[in-house]
This record gives sequence, C-alpha cells and structure tokens, in this order.
Amino acid sequence: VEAPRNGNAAINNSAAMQRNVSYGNLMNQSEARVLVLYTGGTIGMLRNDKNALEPIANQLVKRIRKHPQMYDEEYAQFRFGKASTMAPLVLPQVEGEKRRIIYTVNEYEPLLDSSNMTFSDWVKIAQDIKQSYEFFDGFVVLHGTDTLSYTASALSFMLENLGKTVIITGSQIPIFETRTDGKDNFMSALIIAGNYIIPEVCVFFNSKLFRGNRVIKVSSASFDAFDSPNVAPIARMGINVEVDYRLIFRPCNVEKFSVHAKLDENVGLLRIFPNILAPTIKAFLLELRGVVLQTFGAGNIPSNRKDLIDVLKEANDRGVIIVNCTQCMTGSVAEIYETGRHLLDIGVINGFDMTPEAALAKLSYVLSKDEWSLETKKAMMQNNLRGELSNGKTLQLQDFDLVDAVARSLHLSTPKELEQLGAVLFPAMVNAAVVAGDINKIDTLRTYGANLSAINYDQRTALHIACAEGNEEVVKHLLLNGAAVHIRDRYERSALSEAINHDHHEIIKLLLKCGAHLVVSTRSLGDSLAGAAARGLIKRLESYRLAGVDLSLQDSSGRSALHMAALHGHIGVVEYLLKQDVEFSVDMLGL
Ligand code: ASN
Repeated sequence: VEAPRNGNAAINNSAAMQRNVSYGNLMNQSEARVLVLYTGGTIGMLRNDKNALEPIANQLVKRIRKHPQMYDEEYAQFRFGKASTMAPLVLPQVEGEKRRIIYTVNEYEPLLDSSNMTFSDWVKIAQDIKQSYEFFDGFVVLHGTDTLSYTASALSFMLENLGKTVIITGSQIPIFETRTDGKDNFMSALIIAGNYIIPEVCVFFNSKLFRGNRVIKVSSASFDAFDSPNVAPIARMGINVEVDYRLIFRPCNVEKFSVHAKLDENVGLLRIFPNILAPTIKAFLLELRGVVLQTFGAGNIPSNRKDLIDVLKEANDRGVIIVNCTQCMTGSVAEIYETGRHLLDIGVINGFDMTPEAALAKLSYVLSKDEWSLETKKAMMQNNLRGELSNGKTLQLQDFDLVDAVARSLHLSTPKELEQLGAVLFPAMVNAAVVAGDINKIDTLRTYGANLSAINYDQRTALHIACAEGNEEVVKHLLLNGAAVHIRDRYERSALSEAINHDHHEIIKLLLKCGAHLVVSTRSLGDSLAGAAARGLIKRLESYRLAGVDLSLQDSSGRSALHMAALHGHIGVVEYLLKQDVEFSVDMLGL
C-alpha cells in the first residue's frame, strides 16, 4: 500500500536546517515519482574504437548528475541527503507544471541496440512495470528507435487495464553529444509521465506524444523519426503542453492493472509483391500460427491467382490466423475491390488501419491467450482493444453540439476557442451531474465530448466528487466509462482517500478492484489510524482496513490504534480491533 513518497523527509528537513538554508518553498511542492527503465538505444551510446555507436553501461546517470538542466542538485540534497550514486534524480522545477519530478533510473544489463531486442525483452519491461507499479506515478522507457514501434505496440497489449502513463522514447543522437535530441525527448517524457495521467503506452518523439501502437519509424535520419499516420498526436510540447484529452483511449471496466507476460513467437509479417510465388507463401506459413499480410492499397492481392488463394485457404483451414493490413502509410483495409473482398471468403481477417507492427504484436498477444478459442482470437483481432485500430466513426468537434450552441451565443468559432470553452464548461457540468447523481446527464455530457477525467480548479475529478458523495452507481458508471483512478487533487487526495474519509465501504471495494491504491507513508497512515481510534471512529478504521491498510501501524509517537482506543476508553473500538486478524504490540503506556 505504501509508496516511499516522503520516506526521508524528516531526516532531510533537519539536514537542511543545519545548513541554515530556507527551504520554505521547496517543502510545499508536490512531487511525482517516475521510474525510468533504460534498455539501451542511441540515446545512451558512445563511439567504440571502430567509430561505431554502441550502448555503454554506467554512464547515463553519472552524466545526468553533472547536468543542471536534468538534475537539481540542491533539491536532491535537501530531499535525499548527500549525493549518493543510489539516490533518486530530481528534475529542476518546470515552469507551469505542478509537480516536481523525482526519477529513478533502472539500467538494464546488458544495454541493447534495439535491433538486438526480442520478445523476451518486452516481457521483462512489462514485468518491471508491474513490479514497481504502485510505487511510481508514471513510467518512461528509454529505448532504441529501430524497433521501438514494435515494443510500444506489444507493451500496449501486455499491460492490461493500465491506469498510469507509460512513455517510450529514445533519440537519433546520443544524449552526451551537444546537438542531441535525446535530452529534450527524455526530459519531456519525464515531465508528461509525472504530471499527466494518460493511461496508455505512448511514444514521445520530437515534441509529440503519440499512442504507442500507432507509431511507425519513418526516418532513420530526421529528429522526426516517428509518425502516427492514422491518429493525431495525443499531446504536443510547445511553450505549453497541449494534451488532447478526447484522444486518450481509456480502459472501460472495473479491473485492476495486470500484465499478460506471455507472447506467441510463431507469428510473421509477409509483404505481398507483384508476381510473388505461391511456394514462397507456403514455405513462410509452414511453422506459423499467425501472419500479417501486408497487401496492396485498400487490402488487395491478385484475384486472378488461384495458386495464391489456395495456399492461404489451406493455412486458414489449418487454424493459422491471417490478418490483412495495407502497405500504405495511411488509410485502412476496406472491402471495396474484388481483389480484396475475395480474401474474406477464405477467412482472412480485416486488420483495418493497424500498423504492421501493431498487428504483429497483437497477433502474438492474442495467440498466447490460451483461455480464448480460435473464434475468440479472430474476433479480438478485429476488436479495438487499445486504440490500435479504427473501424467506426470518430467524433468531430462539430458533433459537440452543446459546446457549439454556447459558442454561437458567445460568438466563438475557431476550433481552439471551442476546445477552450469545452474545457471550461464540461468539468463544471459533469461535477453538477455527479452531485445530483444523474447518470443520464453524465452520459449525455460524455457523448457531447466531455472528458470524465477532467480536473477542476482544485484538480479534482468527477470521481473524487462521486467518491466523497458516496453514490456507488455513479462511481461505477464513471469507472466503466474510463475515469482515471490515480489522479490526486491539489491536497494530494485521490478518489480512494475520499472514499476512506467519507467511510463509503462499497466504493472503497470497487476502487480497489479497479487498481486504486494509497500513496502515503506508513507513518502518516499510522497517524490517521491513531486519530480515528482516539475519536472512536470504528467505521473509519474499517475503511482503512478495506483499503488494505495494516491496522497495527503506529503513529509518529509509536502508538497504534489499539493504544489510542484504550487510552480514550473506546471499548467498542478496542473490541473491533482485537477481532481483526492483526498483531498489536501492547507493551506501551502500561496498558
Ligand atoms: N540502432 C539504434 C537502436 O535502435 C537506433 C536509435 O536508437 N536511434 O538502438
């Protein structure tokens, strides 16, 4: 339950006082913790004796510590004491952003050029995120660019019900060189991962944040190495960070974050070309369980070549899943030509506008789901699981007729003005609907384009309010519509802490099912328990218990809830605590 958020604060505050420095401002800052998984890539490479770039171990963190733009030594010393190689790194305060970023770099051994990476490296990244999930607010993966789009796609599927931001980035020029793109990519990724909850696997490159399973490496030389041809960037970094919240793909179910740490290796990508021979395809399909065909245009292959159709049909009948994706950069597979439609008749699946990388990674993920039948696997390949494909209508700004109507009366017309109006109107209207418990209204606002995870002036979301109000149906509805559970408000309160502070037990259980967890130190939890016991609040203690808190935790002066209940003569609380399956130390205060 506990994240080591403020672990050393007390010790370090006194260290700061001894140094006679005023840290008044620093102490009031909220922090965000970001875990960096450094897997390799050009970003951390140096030239070897053959003048070729190669990843070099144990250099990145050492060099970051010497860069004031990447490391705020003064704050780090205040927070973590004398600089040690193990202490987390701290980003200098970023103008306009709320939280100070504390980041920890986990360097992989060996560091890899991404061309050397395999499926097992993707599994390792996924497992590392799983292991540290509750201790960090966001994750950055430093990765080579060559196979980055494959990794991003695979992770987007393996990380199921993701509630936090995961950003993969790298660079074209090593971070150690003067003309590097690595510093900006890395720092921007950290700032977004720590300050914005975008519960997706994203890719950050050259000022843009993309959905990970939509990117393609489009240049081996330009800083604009990646593009997302079929979906606009989720965010752009200019003078301000501009996030398009409507584009975020959110998990819409009440499930905890989990990792599917398995992939099927028997998959392949086959690019069709004019005159391709049937035996080539036959040989290629021999050992595979799934193949992505990269076809011409809107999903076409020759229709006058029975030999090709026969080998594909034979593979399909054997249970091989064949997915049809286009060789084109933009656009989708659509059954508009006979040369494409006939593939449907032999069981080939439409891959819509999936990138070949996303289709391959998805196939590998879907095939490894042993609990799914072949039919379910085929259906899943055509379903939009993580925003990787579009097969339906997407909302246009002009569809938001509510905002339109208000905009007209205010004489606003540009897309930018409409967007700003929506950002002001919707949170207030959603919040009002939540307080009124009006699910229909919440739904209507959502279809008008309201972002149900938007924050208000106090950085509170609709979910914070619903959890404080205690309306279980509204909470469930918000969660089923993708409301983010990990957002903390101006006072560091999450939806879960709101439910605890208002003793809404069913809501606490619901939030936990959705992966919510507390992010406070054991000491402050101990203080809260002792406080509740001193006031005789059995319900509050039960709230903490339901949230997974150990009821025997001690407060700042070493007293547990049991001590406090006894001290204040709350017999009911004592009985309640003794009934729990918890060991208390009762040797204090002469009890
Ligand atoms: N070969 C490098 C890699 O993928 C390319 C890069 O990172 N820019 O690791």
